[in-house]
Amino acid sequence: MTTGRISASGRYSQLSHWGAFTAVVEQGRFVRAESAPFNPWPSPMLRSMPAMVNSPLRINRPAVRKGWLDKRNRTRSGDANVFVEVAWDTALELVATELARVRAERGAAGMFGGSYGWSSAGRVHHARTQVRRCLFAGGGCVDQIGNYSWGAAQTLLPHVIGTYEPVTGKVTTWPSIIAHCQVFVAFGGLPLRNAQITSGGGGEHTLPAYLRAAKAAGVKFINISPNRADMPEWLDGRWIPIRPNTDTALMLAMAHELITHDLHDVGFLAQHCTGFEQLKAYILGAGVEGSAGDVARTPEWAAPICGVEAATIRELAHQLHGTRSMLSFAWALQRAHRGEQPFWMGIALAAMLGTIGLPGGGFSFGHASSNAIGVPRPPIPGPEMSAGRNPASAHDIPVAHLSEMLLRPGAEYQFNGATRQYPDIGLVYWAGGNPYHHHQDVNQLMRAWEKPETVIVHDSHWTATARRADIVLPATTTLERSDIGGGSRDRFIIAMQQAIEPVGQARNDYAIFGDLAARLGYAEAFCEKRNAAAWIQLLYARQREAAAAAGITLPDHEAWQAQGFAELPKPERDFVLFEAFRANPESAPLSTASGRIELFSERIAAMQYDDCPGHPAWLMPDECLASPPSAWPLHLISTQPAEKLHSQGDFAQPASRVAGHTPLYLNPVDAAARGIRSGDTVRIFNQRGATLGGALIEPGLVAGVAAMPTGSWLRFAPDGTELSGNPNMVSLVRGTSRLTQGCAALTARVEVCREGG
Ligand SMILES: Nc1nc2c(c(=O)[nH]1)N[C@H]1C(S)=C(S)[C@@H](COP(=O)(O)OP(=O)(O)OC[C@H]3O[C@@H](n4cnc5c(=O)[nH]c(N)nc54)[C@H](O)[C@@H]3O)O[C@H]1N2
Ligand SMILES: Nc1nc2c(c(=O)[nH]1)N[C@H]1C(S)=C(S)[C@@H](COP(=O)(O)OP(=O)(O)OC[C@H]3O[C@@H](n4cnc5c(=O)[nH]c(N)nc54)[C@H](O)[C@@H]3O)O[C@H]1N2
Ligand SMILES: [Mo]
Repeated sequence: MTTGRISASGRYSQLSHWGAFTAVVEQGRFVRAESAPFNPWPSPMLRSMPAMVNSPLRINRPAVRKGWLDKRNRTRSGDANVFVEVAWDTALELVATELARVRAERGAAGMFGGSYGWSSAGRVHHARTQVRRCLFAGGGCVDQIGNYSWGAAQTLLPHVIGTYEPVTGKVTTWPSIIAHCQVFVAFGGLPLRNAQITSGGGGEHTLPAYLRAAKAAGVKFINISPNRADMPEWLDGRWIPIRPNTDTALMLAMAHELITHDLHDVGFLAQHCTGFEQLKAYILGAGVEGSAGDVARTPEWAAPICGVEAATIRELAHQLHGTRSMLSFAWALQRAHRGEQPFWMGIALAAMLGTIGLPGGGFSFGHASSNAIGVPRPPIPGPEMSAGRNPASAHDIPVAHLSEMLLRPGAEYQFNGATRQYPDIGLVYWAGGNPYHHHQDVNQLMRAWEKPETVIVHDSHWTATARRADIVLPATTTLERSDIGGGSRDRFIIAMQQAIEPVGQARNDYAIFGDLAARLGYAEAFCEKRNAAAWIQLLYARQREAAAAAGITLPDHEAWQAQGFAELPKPERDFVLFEAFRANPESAPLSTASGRIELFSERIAAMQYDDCPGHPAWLMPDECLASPPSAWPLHLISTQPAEKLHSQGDFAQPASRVAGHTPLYLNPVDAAARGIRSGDTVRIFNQRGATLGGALIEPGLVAGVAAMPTGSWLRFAPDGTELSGNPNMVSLVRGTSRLTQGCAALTARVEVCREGG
């Protein structure tokens, strides 16, 4: 399928989630990604892009699993892994027929199209948007609510502060911190590796520059994390090692110290918050009705839970009193069992310190969880194509309930005060995500995956998910199509230009869904009479309109295309979260039930969830180092991989392996106790599964903690052991609580031993 538009050699403006770049093409082949000149800190991830795009692991033609094609058989025995390549026409007919059949037999509630995943930074060809748009326009499907990144926060924060916008990155901006903050407390640290990524792509990467400026301005940094390496050494931060999932206990004890020394900001708590009295009673151990127990949450109480000495907890409380502090919470803290509590208690602690709404002070989320958090930008939305409205949204599931939904159709569960029911799924449609990387407890997922009658996957590469589908359609990568790219927190809107011909018979997701919608008789509802180029035109026109409304002139379409990007200016004024609310809580109330910050929420209390009571509380996570000893003595945390985005291009990163496996970081004491040395192949296992890792000894890791990056492609030994090193072989499927049902991937106890030794 030659379009005839692509010349043999050239340079094209392009964008990935890890940065804007120029695609250099020689003789029709993509050979190099050169970072955009305006980016001060380009991501090394750009280097592996040609290996990703030109990989032998690309899906070249539509393929159908033989067992399904011959007998509609979904069991994975015999010929289960044999795929038959078919013509596009045949494949599209099979997909359209299946969509029509399942819709007729089961209705919208029988089709799962949630399709969670990152796919493209280009917004028109964003696969997840398109699959949902197509299934919504055809009558609806089961979608996923929230995300893996900050699902617990997304549902909790509206109850507490009236909005979840701050967790999307709209927090007090760096210039305000640099000018006014004295102490920056980073729960989960500020790992630079994570700041390479922005959803929708990053024109500029700015975190190191802001951190250096803050340090030069005299801001003191504190890294509260199980890993010293979570803060760059050159920041000269103080490391307070903490056991994973126990930050709430630490903060409750700091609050106890403040209250008992009359150091809490009584005025702010009275004027801007509700429920301090209930929280205070809980902290002091007065045992109010509906609160969990009557233990005083003293530093001595917290120390054995979180592993931080009582004296250190006291010192920290006194250090923060009376100073301008920013408490920043990595998203990781809430991606754990009972993950609501550290975010809620963090807000409560900032309220007690009285810094919320002051320049450079208060609380924030994930200042390094992604690029562009707290970066000054005019308040206009990023380019976004709408998926439309889902007529079947009553059946949607919380994002991380994938396996439970498939395994327990009809079962009831709680979510944010409502009783919901899992639908009975006959067909799964996934475009632009890799659940066989991202979902917890892969062995459970494999059992769940047998349930639906048909699984359809679009991907550019033969991922573990594609290999477990029945019908596989090859998608182009961003290099093979034009698009508009940009994120809601980034200042650059990129004109993405097709650089190479589609690889093999790959097609654009938008074109595939357009064809399917036509076969199913609703092309107009899906396409709205626009081809991809017309959508790009429209989305850019909307950006120009939004910018104009904010007094900003963006170049016209032709100039944007010619330049390859448009740039939004930095606003002159700093953004300070809740500044207006602080100045006048009566005239600028929050959108909570009370209009104030809710340290006790009547609404949450009324739900009567003992796993998320009406105020922040210490609730023991199911598997952490503070829970009773078990056969699984170590706490495994997963981290984002430094060299790639999730599982994308894992095959192009051999240098990141240790002994051929994903690294498994261990404290020297834990390693020695198991006879493990750096470079050894180790087995990580528990009741849920087993995976291999390559040991690296890390003195800056808290004893009892093991850490492994996510994202490796699955590879199985006959006994079911995963050979590449993927933490989701042993991670836990459990909603964070009945309130938010977020993903709890960072809660898991395991044992580790030397493999073959
Ligand atoms: N244990 C553990 N698990 C986790 C996490 C954790 O911290 N610990 N983190 C979670 C989080 S926060 C996230 S966001 C998820 C990420 O999970 P995912 O978003 O599912 O991971 P990716 O590897 O980015 O998957 C994107 C897929 O889209 C494909 N793709 C790229 N471009 C296109 C395209 O144009 N069209 C199509 N059809 N496909 C395309 C890629 O090849 C890839 O397979 O993982 C979650 N899983
Ligand atoms: N290079 C790279 N960057 C990425 C991504 C990627 O795939 N690769 N993915 C992006 C995505 S989708 C997301 S959602 C974000 C995720 O951003 P985060 O959730 O912030 O990232 P993580 O690496 O999971 O965790 C950050 C650090 O928190 C620490 N930590 C873990 N548990 C605890 C705890 O209980 N308490 C404390 N105090 N610290 C803890 C860990 O040591 C870890 O290094 O990253 C984004 N950035
Ligand atoms: Mo994420």
